[in-house]
Amino acid sequence: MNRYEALATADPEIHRLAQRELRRQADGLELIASENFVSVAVLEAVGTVFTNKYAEGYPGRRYYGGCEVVDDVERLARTRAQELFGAEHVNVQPHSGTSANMSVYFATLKPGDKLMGMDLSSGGHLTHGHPLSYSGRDFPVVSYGVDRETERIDYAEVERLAVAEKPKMIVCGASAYSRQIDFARFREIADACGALLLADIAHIAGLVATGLHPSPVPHADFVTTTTHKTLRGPRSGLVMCRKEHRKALNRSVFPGLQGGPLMHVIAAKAVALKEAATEEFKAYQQQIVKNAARLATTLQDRGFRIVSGGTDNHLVLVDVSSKGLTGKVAEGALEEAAITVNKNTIPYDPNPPLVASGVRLGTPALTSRGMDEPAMDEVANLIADALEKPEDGAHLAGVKGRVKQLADRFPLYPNLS
Ligand code: DSN
Repeated sequence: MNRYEALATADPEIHRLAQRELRRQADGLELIASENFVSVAVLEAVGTVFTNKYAEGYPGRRYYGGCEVVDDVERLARTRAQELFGAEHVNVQPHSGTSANMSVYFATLKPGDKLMGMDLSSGGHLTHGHPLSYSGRDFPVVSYGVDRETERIDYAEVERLAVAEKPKMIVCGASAYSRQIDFARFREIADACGALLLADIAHIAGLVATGLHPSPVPHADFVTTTTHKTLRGPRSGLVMCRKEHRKALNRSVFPGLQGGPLMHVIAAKAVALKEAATEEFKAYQQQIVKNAARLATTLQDRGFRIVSGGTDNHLVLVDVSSKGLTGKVAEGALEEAAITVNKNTIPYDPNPPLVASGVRLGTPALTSRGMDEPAMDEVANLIADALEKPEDGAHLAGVKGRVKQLADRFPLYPNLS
């Protein structure tokens, strides 16, 4: 594979930054639950000549000539997603998870229609009705959270709220919720109040694709996802829906919200969707889940409280207040040791989001490097060691050295470096 020779000549500054970023990714431990390392094939697809092509419209009905090749690309991506998830219809054009969600709302809701979603501080997402997002600005919102004791969704409480508030749409799915989501139960709740159901599976799409998490497709009117988290594709999104919503959804994406689709990214999505249909990918997803469970257990052994007591998926929410820390301090200390995480609120957090009482960890990226459960023990111990003296630069430098040794045993993109 080339090493960006043309880029090095044309723009040494950007080339240097790309090299620096590659080193950062390779030398550290990437534990941000929403990030991953794509395959080299996906990386190559994003760099293809499809970036040169305008293709407003849909295959066979474009507003530009010369679309016969990209039509085939988009059809392939669509068919692969349909087959992988068993969906009746798929739109692969949304640029991101946020625009995927927006396209569903704009296809189905009018300003003033009520939206119900999980609140951000309980593990929901900005686009599920947060007041600072378009979703909370254009629609009145009713939020549900998690039970204070179990730190899990209380479905009876969600149903009570839904029946009382009668939202037009219920959103299920989360960004920082480590337990299985009962999509069938959400369908019952939506039916009990006459709401449409949107399942946002951005975080767990890879698990759903491989049967490691129950699928929402049989239950939800719409399913949205990003493609770059557990699904391990390029940074982007897609929407699935029942066939009766096909027209409204397609119109909402284009011309409603977007212009030309990013055909190079759609090509890379097609590659990722093909990879996701393999047995190798299923084994990879199984390892992601095993790794998260092991990370949680070893951190518990080191005295950390894990929100909800463990994990069913790829992420672990750690209550660092159990060690007298804030999420902000923990994130900063770990970053100094080249362990990348994000601070995260925990349910009923007394701290504001920019301080937070937790950190969110995820195993997709480290599992892509080939790490297994024994490696997770090392990762957990490195985290725990770093957080023993979060203000001590020399101590953190020592941990960083051990992080590099571990990272070197699981090389990332060796042909690029
Ligand atoms: N930023 C994503 C995450 O970290 O979960 C959600 O948009």
